[in-house]
Amino acid sequence: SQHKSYIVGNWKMNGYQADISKLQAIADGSGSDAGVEVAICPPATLIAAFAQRAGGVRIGAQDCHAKSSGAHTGCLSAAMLKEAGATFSIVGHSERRADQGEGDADVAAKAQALHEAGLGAIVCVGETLEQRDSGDAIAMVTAQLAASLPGAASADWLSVAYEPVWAIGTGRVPRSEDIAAMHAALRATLTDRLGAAGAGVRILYGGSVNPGNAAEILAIPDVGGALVGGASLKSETFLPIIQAAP
Ligand code: G2H
Repeated sequence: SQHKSYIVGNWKMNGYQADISKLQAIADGSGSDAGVEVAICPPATLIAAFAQRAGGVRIGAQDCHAKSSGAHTGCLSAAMLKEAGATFSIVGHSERRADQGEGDADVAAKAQALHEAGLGAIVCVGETLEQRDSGDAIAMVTAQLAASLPGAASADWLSVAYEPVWAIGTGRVPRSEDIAAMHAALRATLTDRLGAAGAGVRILYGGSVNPGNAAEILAIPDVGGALVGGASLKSETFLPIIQAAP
């Protein structure tokens, strides 16, 4: 792809003000790596503080509401996240699909709301172990992506993350040929849905990426980067992943 590799840390429900030193170590350690774009998605409570000290690291959110304002207790709009300093958000992470019951249409609406506020979106998709074992993973995940995409999108603001649910936080990773087959199928879905614009959209892999497997995963055709959970929480494990990017 014509884009730089994109390595995104998803801190999930981890992190306090004291962890700004970790962000700074990541910013310092990755600053010279011109071929890689690096981002961190801290909990929303830390977006503003992190954005002020991010250096070259992009700061993103982990979720946003589809509406721009109103009676939605506990929720944050795209414009609020933008004002805090986020430049994009993850949407449709499998943990939110499972824990908060988000469906594909919700995810598409969230991505659209981000775009309308001038932010980027990383739309997450992925199959469960049951779906993988049934042999239907590619059909299921491509359908999930098609239904989770807003009507029009471009590589300027949209990325996709393929995260097999059974690989998240488990230390298990699909075979490289299975990642390659899924990414090729997702690429076809993107060009089908978005036309020529779909060709440039980055497709990240997520699920138990670590310093030991990052180089192999990032070398797979059509893997444009990684969405990294546990290993993004410390510079000692996140920086080697950034350095492994081609
Ligand atoms: C998948 C990933 C980051 P981990 O959820 O989004 O987490 O790398 O801990 O498997």
